[in-house]
This record gives sequence, structure tokens and C-alpha cells, in this order.
Amino acid sequence: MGSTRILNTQLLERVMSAEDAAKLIRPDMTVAMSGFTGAGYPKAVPAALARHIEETHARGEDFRIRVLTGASTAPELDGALARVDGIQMRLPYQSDPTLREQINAGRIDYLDIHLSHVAQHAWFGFFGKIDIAIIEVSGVTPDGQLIPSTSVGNNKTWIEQAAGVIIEVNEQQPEGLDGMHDIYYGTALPPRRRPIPLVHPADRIGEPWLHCPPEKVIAVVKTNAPDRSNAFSEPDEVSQQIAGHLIEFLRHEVRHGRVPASLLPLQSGVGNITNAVLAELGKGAFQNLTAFTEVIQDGMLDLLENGTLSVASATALSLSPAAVTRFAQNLGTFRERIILRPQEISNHPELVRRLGCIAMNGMIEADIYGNVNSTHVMGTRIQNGIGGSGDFARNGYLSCFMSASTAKGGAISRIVPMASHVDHTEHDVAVIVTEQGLADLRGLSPKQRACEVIKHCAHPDYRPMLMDYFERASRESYGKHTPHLLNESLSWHQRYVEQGTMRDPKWP
Ligand code: 0RQ
Repeated sequence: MGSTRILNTQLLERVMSAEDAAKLIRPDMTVAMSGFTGAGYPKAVPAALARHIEETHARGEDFRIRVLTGASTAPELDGALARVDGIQMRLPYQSDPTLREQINAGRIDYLDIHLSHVAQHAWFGFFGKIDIAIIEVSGVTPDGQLIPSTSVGNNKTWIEQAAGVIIEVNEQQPEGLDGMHDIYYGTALPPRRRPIPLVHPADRIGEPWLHCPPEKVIAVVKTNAPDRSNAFSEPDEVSQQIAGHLIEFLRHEVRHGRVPASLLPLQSGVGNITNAVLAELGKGAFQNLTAFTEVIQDGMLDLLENGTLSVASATALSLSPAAVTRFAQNLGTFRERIILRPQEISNHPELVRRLGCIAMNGMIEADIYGNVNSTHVMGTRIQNGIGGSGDFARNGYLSCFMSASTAKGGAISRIVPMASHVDHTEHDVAVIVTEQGLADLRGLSPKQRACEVIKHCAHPDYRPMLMDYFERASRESYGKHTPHLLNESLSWHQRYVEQGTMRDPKWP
């Protein structure tokens, strides 16, 4: 069976159908897969496995597996396996509606983990033995090295740790990806750790290919399918206002000499707001920027194309269909300016702190003291996961969280008395931005922070309620350092759960 992408004869001999490869996976196995924010995930074997699981369940037999990835994948992987009730454990990040529903119904054990921690936790053995890795690549070199695909994620670790490896060679991924990756093989567990020799986002410290001993490869499957990327909507008014506040703040920081005119390496989370911030950054206020981030979205591609951004280091591309076409057409230019690394490097606390990243991420809610909830709606229902937000928020030079001031048509205030779940503590959050304004929390005490957050970030409909809470708490609280009324602090969430709104009928 000939192939222009599989140039190693030993691996060519292992080519088989997705169905046959899927049959190598047995109930209760731990299966580690490639994939990060809808890029570079296996396209055929998980779907074939889902069909196999469905048939097994129809015979009345149990068949569920434990699924590990880099981050979120796509309907063909998470969606397909969740629909047939085929997942018993999942980590470290997801965004699939069917999977989310099952996690929140209590059917799946979901481990929500800092993305930089996953590889080391696998090495420590916390996830048990990894039976099979399923890794999408864009090609195989004559000596059996794997040319990575549109994401790197945890692939290096999965290949090293798994007993057997199934490779999907996706002929639709551009051949020109070859040379864009930088796989660092120097990480180690304590006490053998050494400093990681990266001092600029453009530094290449590793090798372009993933090593995989050919004898570990139990199947090779050929695919030809695009990443399931979503289109971004045009920035709406709220996103533009948030972006405007943040850009004005960054200019202010430059004027005060706290960051250079070319800023510091940018980390930008996923979603429409962060994309709007990137669009705003491209309007000429800044030049010669760099990015040290996880995901390259459309907005970052625009900045690379128009020269605002000189280099972007990440672990995955997450592009809309239109941007995928642009990317493929200008691959020569992008290969010079994009470096894709393992997520243990793209998100490494040592590097984020050394480079002094400006972290910009979305949030579910923030409380008046600056604690941020990125993951749990009403403190109990997981939305996606912490992803890499904690890696960057804790270790970055400037940690910014952004969202609209309300959700669900105004029924929910995203500025609340007490966060119903905390992912990023008041100690890690420097700046909160909503369409109402920006609160700079650096150098402030808890009570000073509360005044800033209520005044600048809360929606006017909720501002008086928040101020009333804060004033009463300041008088009546058990301690006056971080005042709270403990029997009332989560009552806004309870009201929403019971009545579908956080609005208090006492307030007009
Ligand atoms: O639900 O679509 O059903 O209406 O949550 O909220 O406002 O559309 O915001 O898409 O920017 O996501 C925090 C989830 C924000 C994201 C989060 C509901 C809201 C909507 C989405 P609907 P929005 P965004 C790098 C960084 C953690 C990981 C991270 C995230 C849906 O930014 O996952 O940062 N962050 N990684 O209606 C009830 C509230 C709500 C609420 C929002 N307070 N109460 N519902 N919603 N706030 C990337 C990686 O790490 C891979």
C-alpha cells in the first residue's frame, strides 16, 4: 500500500483500517489521544471505536474507557464517545456539549487539571498505566520519525508512556507543517530537573519531530479530514468595549514604563472576547509584539500576517475554516513565525514567569475581592475546565480576566459577592475587565479591591446590590479584613437556581 506521507517501510506494513485499529482497544483501557482545542485530534479511530462500543453495549456488555488528551477535541472524538456512553474518566480539558452534559449528570469522572501539569502527573503515575496512545501526525519520515500535526499537546508524553501507539496519518494536514514544531526532550522529574533553556518566544530548543520506536506502533491508519474548527463571530459591541478598555490599560502601562512599547509576550485564551482583543491590537497601537501562548486563533494569524506580531509560540492552531485556507496558502511565511511546542513547555510556569507573559483569559464570574471562577456555573456545573488559564494567571507578569458583566440576558451578574468556585485566587488576579470598565487590583487591600470591582466592572443593574452587600458586610462581618455575610454570600447563586434570576425583588 503506497503513501507519499508514510516513508518508513516498517510503519507502512502496519497500515490497517480504522475499524481494525479500534478493535485493539478493550474495555477499561486508558487511551491517551492527541488533540488540543479542536486541532490535531485523531479523526477516524475514535469514531470507529464509538461504533464498536455501541455494538458491545447492544449485546448487554459494558465497554467504557479512560480518555486523556492535550485539551478539547471535537464531536468526532469527545462527542462520538460520550454519545455512546463510552467514557468512564476524562482529563484534562473539554468543551463538548454532550460530554459536558454527562459529566454534569455525574456519569463521568472528570479531572480538571492545569495543562502544564498533565505530562508530569502522567510521569508520576497518577493516571495509572497508559495502554494505548492514538496520535494524529502529518507524516512519517523514512527513519520513522513522526511529523506532528496542527497541535502538539501531550503527544510526546503519550508516545513515551503508552504500551502501544496507533498513528493516524492525516493527508489533509499541510505537508508544509514540517519544520514548524519544536519538541523538547529535556524535561525531567525532580530532583533531576534542569533549567529549560528558553529565553525568548522565538527560541527553538528541541527537535522538529516526535520520536516513536517503530516496535511500539501497533497500527497506522490513513485519514484525510480537516480539523473541526469553528468560525469566529465578528466581535460584538460588548467584546469591542472590553478590548478597548484593555488596550487603553496596556497603553497606560507603556506610558508609565511598566512594560516596553512592544509589550511583553502575550498569552491569549480561547473565545470571541480574546479574539476581539487581538483584532484591536492589530489596529496600529503596538508593533513588534510576540506571543507565548497555547492556542493560535484567527486574530493572532491576522497579527502575524500584518506584521504586528513577529513570532507566536503555542501548542496548537485553532483556526476558522477561512483562516485554515489562508494558513495553507501562506505556510512559508507562517513557518518562519510560528513555533508549536509540547504543552508542558508552552504552559511551563518557569517560562511564563521568566518571559513575563501578559495573560488574558475569559471567566465565568469574579467576586468583589478578585477571586475568579473560570470553570463552574453556579459553583457546581463544569463548563469547560481550567485549561491553561492557571498556568498563565499565576505566573504571568500581568494577569487579566475578561467577560461581559452579565450572562443569560442579564439574569446573572458575573460580578458576585463571593465566587461560587475559585480557580484563580485574589492573589493571582491583577486586572478584571468587563464592558463597564477595568479594575486594576494591583497594590490594593481587599476592601479597596471591592470598591474598584463594584465601581468599574459591575453592571449598573447589580451595582447598588453589590455596594449594599459590601457596606453591610463591612459593618457586620465576623472579621473586617475581607468582609462577608456568610449566610448571604452565595444567596445570589441560590436565587438563580431557584428563581432563574440573581435579581433581588427588593431592588427595583
Ligand atoms: O453559555 O453559550 O449556553 O449561553 O457560559 O460564556 O460568555 O460566551 O464566554 O466563550 O468566552 O467562555 C470562562 C467558559 C468563558 C472560557 C469561559 C455561560 C454563558 C455561555 C460561555 P451559553 P461566554 P466564553 C486557554 C485558556 C477556562 C479555560 C481558559 C473558559 C457560556 O473562557 O473555558 O481560560 N475558560 N483557558 O451564558 C452562568 C455565569 C456564566 C454563565 C458564562 N456566571 N453563570 N452561565 N456563562 N458565565 C485555552 C485553553 O486552556 C485550552
